[in-house]
This record gives sequence, structure tokens and C-alpha cells, in this order.
Amino acid sequence: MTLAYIGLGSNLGDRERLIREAAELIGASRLSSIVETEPWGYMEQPSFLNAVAELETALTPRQLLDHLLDVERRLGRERVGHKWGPRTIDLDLLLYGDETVDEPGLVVPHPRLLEREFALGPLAELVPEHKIPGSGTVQDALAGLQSES
Ligand code: GSY
Repeated sequence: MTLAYIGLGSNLGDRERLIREAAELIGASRLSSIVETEPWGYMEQPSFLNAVAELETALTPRQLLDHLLDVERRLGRERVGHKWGPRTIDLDLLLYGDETVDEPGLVVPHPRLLEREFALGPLAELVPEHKIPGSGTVQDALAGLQSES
């Protein structure tokens, strides 16, 4: 079994319900606080609710990604329009134990984790001392990002 960390984001519909339902459907054992965040990347869209879920899984990273995509579809996610536009639910595989993966369509740790306070903040609430492969701890990554802004 491996501990994996999933970033959850929603900026369409009943955002909190969608995040809580997604956490249940992916089998989360812990869910961070849910925080309101300004859009990142593409600004012309509503604000997000974000959280991070911890789950213990026997799935491989690829199987877990497929499961996350399936849950996104079940919660009404449609991949149309702007790549970084509004979405009912977004599930990002942030960390999979201390493993790294670099395959077509699947990179772990998540390739933009170190740039995203909306993911690092809730992750730091759950596992501040967790080492990010190829980097430092989660809390150090968050402090580094906050010192830049
Ligand atoms: O991949 C995450 C989707 N997303 C978000 C998000 O979850 N939160 C915030 N604040 N901005 C975002 N931009 C994108 S894309």
C-alpha cells in the first residue's frame, strides 16, 4: 500500500459538495481544510475551492490516475474550452509515496506542484515534513514560494 496525495479543485457548481463527494469517491482517509483561492494561470474565471486528500492505495500510479479521471467524469467534468478554464472538479495526482514517474500523460510529483500555493498550502497542513522527490520538504517548498511573492 502507498500513501498518495491528491489535489482537489472546483470553481463551478456547488464547489464544496463536489470536493467532499470527490474525496469520498476516491476513498480519501484524510481531507485538508477547504480553502478559497484566486484563479492561477488563467485569471478570467471564478475563484476556486481547493483541498488536498490523503489516500492509502494499492493501485499503481497509472491505475490511480485512471480512477481520478473516472471520478472527474462522474462529477460532471467536461474537458472542453480553455485548458485552464472553469471546471466542476479537478483531481491532480500530486505525490505517490516517495516515487517519481515520468511517462506520457503522467508525471509525479505533479509538474506544477512547486509553483502552486493552492496545492502546497493544504498539503502542508496534512504532511509538512513529507519530502517531495527532487526537492525539499513540503513546508520548505511552501515557504520558498511565499518568500517569492
Ligand atoms: O489543476 C488545478 C486547476 N486550477 C486551479 C485550482 O485548482 N485553483 C486555483 N486557485 N487556480 C487554478 N487554476 C487551475 S488550472
